[in-house]
Order: sequence, then structure tokens, then C-alpha cells
Amino acid sequence: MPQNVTQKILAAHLVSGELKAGSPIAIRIDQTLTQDATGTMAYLQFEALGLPRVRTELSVSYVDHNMLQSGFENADDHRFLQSFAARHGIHFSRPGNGICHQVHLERFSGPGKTLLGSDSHTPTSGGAGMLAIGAGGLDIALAMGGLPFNLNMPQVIGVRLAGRLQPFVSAKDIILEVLRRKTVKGGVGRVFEYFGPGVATLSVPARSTITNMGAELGATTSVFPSDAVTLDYLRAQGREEDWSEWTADPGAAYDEILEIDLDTLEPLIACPHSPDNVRPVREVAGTPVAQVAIGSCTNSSYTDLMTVAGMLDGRMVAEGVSLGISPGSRQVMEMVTRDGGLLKFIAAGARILESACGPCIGMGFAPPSEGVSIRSFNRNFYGRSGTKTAAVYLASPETCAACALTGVITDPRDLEISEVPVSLPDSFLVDDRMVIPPAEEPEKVEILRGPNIAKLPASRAPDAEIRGPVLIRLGDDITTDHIMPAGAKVLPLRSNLPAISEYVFHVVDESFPGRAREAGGGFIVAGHNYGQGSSREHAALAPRYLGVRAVLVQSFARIHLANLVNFGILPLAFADASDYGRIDAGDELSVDISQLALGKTLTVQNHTRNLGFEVHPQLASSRDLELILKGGALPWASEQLEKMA
Ligand code: MIC
Ligand code: SF4
Repeated sequence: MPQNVTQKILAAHLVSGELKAGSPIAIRIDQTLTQDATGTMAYLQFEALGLPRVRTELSVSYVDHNMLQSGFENADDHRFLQSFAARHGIHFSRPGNGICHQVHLERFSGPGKTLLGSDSHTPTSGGAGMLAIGAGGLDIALAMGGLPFNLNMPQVIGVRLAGRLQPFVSAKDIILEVLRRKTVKGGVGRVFEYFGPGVATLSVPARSTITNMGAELGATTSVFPSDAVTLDYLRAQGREEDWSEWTADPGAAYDEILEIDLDTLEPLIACPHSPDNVRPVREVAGTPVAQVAIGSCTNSSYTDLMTVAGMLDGRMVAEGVSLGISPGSRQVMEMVTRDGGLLKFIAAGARILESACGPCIGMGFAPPSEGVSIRSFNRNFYGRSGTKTAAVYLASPETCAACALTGVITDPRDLEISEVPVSLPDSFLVDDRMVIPPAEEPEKVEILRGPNIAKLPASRAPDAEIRGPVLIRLGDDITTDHIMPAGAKVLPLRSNLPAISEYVFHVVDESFPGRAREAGGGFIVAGHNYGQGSSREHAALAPRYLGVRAVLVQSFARIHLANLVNFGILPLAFADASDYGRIDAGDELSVDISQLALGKTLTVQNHTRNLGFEVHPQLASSRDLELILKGGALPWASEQLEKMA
């Protein structure tokens, strides 16, 4: 049978299961990546498995999120991560080397390989023909331990690209178009695979902008074929030997096909507060802009920044605008400097930020009150920028540069400047000295722990009955930024569960942690697509720490669902979605789980209203069931490893 790229890579890594959409499969993981904000916890979990060394082909630990060192916490975490990596066989990318996804694409991506990363934008390397999936830190810990990754076989959506992008229209507009059509829920349980004649016109960094932001569809991942363009890119990175060809067989089938005509695509923009709230730029043109931020793992490649430099060349940023630029990697920063881009930025009045996530995760550069911020990033969730009243829009680097120059939202085609085409260099500046290989004598390495590194809480099997009040009742599309906010104040607490738990639901209801503790736990109730966005497992771990043992919703986002199961929180979906209307915040609920079994419904009692209703436990496999009954994945994994030994 002819196969598509997704099926080929999965088949080459299949450990168990059948490649039939919806059925549970387990796959071998070749590489893992972590970043500092999720990495500290992932490594503490790996440590709990008791293994001396990782069992992957390659594992890399990056530092890119927690970069504002306003106290000892982040610096201590960096030191912990560096020593941990040296000791356990992990490569360490030092702070300053760049954003994990950009650096991984440049230096480690490998066509046809699998990558599991504790960050939802791990699919960035899909631009180089890799099957790269985001997951919670615990899943990365298990993969580092050599255990396969479990998921449901996704449907494969084929996105057929035809034609060629017109001037001032770029890869970001392609993914915004996909988001406009499919929404932030449209990718759940799916892989987006790009094919068709338009593919050859897109460079690897452009492809990676698309696979990166495919995360916003809720997709399992997104992937491009590995072709001659991929070979050129890897050759320019000095890694020709890492290339192999991965293209769909002629006649390969897709579960659904989307067609995008690049010739007619125009500049698009995602309006507040969701990446799928997409409109043509011209429809919102003229809106005054307070801030522009260019960078993030979506759009901060050499080509992106040199394009912006060309547009800013000899011009000045508008008076009312603050423009911040954060290059994606040290390689990008060095090359943009060497090729004159940096000088153009500085001369135009841009503020040069370090090569890291920065404003994307609320690490500084927050917009002013009610300020409009135009960003080349991938997420504009409510409150994420650090300013609750800000209006954050997402657009291409070209549109961002146009807005910075005029001070209002501007379609870049309306500027009286002509496009400065930037082509990829024949060779990138390669210098891997900021990536430290694991120690040669690991037993001599001492792991350095600061006071911010708290112990992991013990897992405990659930009681036969889960009972408690509805602590909060929320609507659709609740993001992990609502559940467990990031930003300069909270992010440094990622390795300190008791401290970070005080911020659960901080942007929507500051009284949540206090009430949860007082009640000794309870239920979270919400609508569709609960937990979309980030892979942060703290969005499960922290509520669990506060005593939450069940979440009851209309539907879940993929990574968050897996994280809940990993920490022994029972995920429940209403059998009849309208029962959501028969619960209020404060109602006392209970559910008897003594008969918990795969495929069996349970009854939730609402004692306040004296009624009962059916729910489906969202457990995909017998493994999921076991995890819940054991109180989480860690106790389960330790048993598995013992069996393997
Ligand atoms: C994000 O973009 O939200 C993050 C911060 O990179 C997260 C990871 C995290 O929460 O630490 C992600 O996307 O997974
Ligand atoms: Fe960093 Fe933002 Fe990318 Fe997350 S989305 S990895 S915070 S740049």
C-alpha cells in the first residue's frame, strides 16, 4: 500500500499497535529535547527512575525560557540542568545559544527520525522531515529511560500547497490560513502533512514556521517531506550526512485534504485572544500599535530577520511604537550581525533582546495597558504577554516590520518599499561550542541543586470514591496559560511545586488555590478543548498538588489529557455534552471509581442538585487505566523498567 510520510516514519518506529486511526500505538523515540521551564521537572522525574544514563540516540537540554535572572532561582536551575546533563549523558545547550526549537532544527534535526520534546512547539523540526512531537516532561523522562511513547494513531490530514507565495506574503500566512480554516480544536488527534508542488518553493525555516505553529491547531504534529530543499539546508549546516529522503509514495492516501493556493494567499493576522481568530491584515489596517515584537521559535530564522532588516533599512520605527527583536539562535544572531542586519535594527531604533523566548512567554517586554502588540509569535492567549488588558495580534515578520514603521496595523504590500528577497546562505556559521557534550567521567560530576529545587511529591493510588465541590466552572478553549500561568514572576517556580501551586488559575480566579486546599481537593469543570496550548505538565501537577483528582469537561486537548493521566488525575468527558449546563461552581459531586474499566461509563452524582449523569473516562488504553489506578506514570514506569531489567 502506498504510504504518506507520517505513516512511513511511524512504521519505522512502531513498537506495538496498528497504524489505524484512533487506535493506541507505541513508538520508539530517537531523540528528546527539554527546555529549562519544563526540563527541571522532567529531569527530577528521570532521576526517580534510577537510571545512570539516557537510553536515546541523542538527548538535549536547552536553556531559553527562564532567562530573566531577577533572583537566584533561574540561575540555580541552569546550574542544576548543566550538571544533570553532564552526569546523565545529555547534551547541554547553554543559555545564550538560543531557543530550543530553532537550535534543534539547525544542529540536530534528522529526517525520518522521531523527536519527543517537553515543549508543545517541538514539531518545529517537522520542517526537516522529522516526526517531532510535544509532550509533558514525564513522557520525556520515560523516553529518556528507553520506554516507547504512547499515543493514539492520528488521522493524517494532507495539506496540498500549489503555486508560489507573492511578495510580502510568507510562511506565517500559510499556517494562519490553516488555523483560520481548522481552528484551535481542528487538529486534535491529527497530523498535518504538507505535500504538492508548492512545497518545493518553501525553504526549511519557512516549513518550520508552519510545523511550529501547527501546535496551535492542537495537532499531534505537522511534517514536511525531506527532499532536495532539506538536503540543501542540512548541507549548509554542515550536516549533509544526516539527510535521507522521505516523501509520500505516489497515490498515498490522506484522511482529508486541504488545498491552499499560495498565489492568492494574502497577509493575515490573528486577532486577540486566539491564534485562530484570523483575518486579512487589510481588514484591521489602521489600528494604532504600541509595540511590535519580532522573534520566538516561530519566526526568528536568519531569513526572517534579514527580511526585516531589509525593510527597516534606513528607516525609523514610528514614534508611538517600541520594537523588540529577539534572534532565534546564536547562529542567527552571529550571521545577522556579520551580514549587516544588526546595524540596520539598531539604526532603526529597535531594542535588541537576547536570543531566547523572551516576550513570547512574558519574560519582559510586556505591552502597556490596553496596548496593541503585534508579534511574529505563535500564541496570543489572554494574559500571556504579562499585561491583562493588552491586545496581542500574531502576524508574519513582514507585517510586523510594516506595523513598526507606520505605527498602525499595516498590510506590508501597502508600504512604498519593494521586497528585499533574502536567500538562504550556502553555508551557515557553524560553531557548536555552546553545546556541551555529556561528561566523559560522569560519576565524578556532582549535581548542583539550589534551594528552589523541591522534592517530587509521592504518588498515591486514588480512593474508591472521588468526592468534592466544583472548584471552578469554565468555558471552551481554556489554555494551560489560564490553568498555570508563566511569565517572569511564576516561571522561576517551575522546579518548586508547593510555591507554583499558589498560582493555579491566577489569571481567571486568584482564590482557586486557597479554596482547593480548604476543600481538600475537588473537581474542575469546563467546556471543549480544555488544556490547549503549552505542554507544561505543571497544569496537571499543580492542581493535583492542591488535591484535584478529577477534571470533567466536554473535550480535552491532547497533551494536557496525557499529562492528567500521567499524574493520576481522572479525565472525564460528559456523555451528553448538555449535562455541562446542569452543574454550577460550588456543587458537591462524587464519582465511584471502584469499577473503573476501559470503555465503561461512570455516573457522577451532583448532590447539591440531587441528580446523576453519565461520563466517559478518557482512557485510551489499558496502560492509561493502570496509570490512573497506580496514581500516576512514575510508579508504573519504575515497575516497567524493573521488568525490562
Ligand atoms: C509556551 O510556549 O507556552 C512554552 C512556555 O514554551 C510551553 C512550555 C512551558 O509551559 O514550559 C510549551 O509550549 O510547551
Ligand atoms: Fe519559547 Fe514562545 Fe516558542 Fe514557547 S512558543 S518555546 S515560549 S518562543
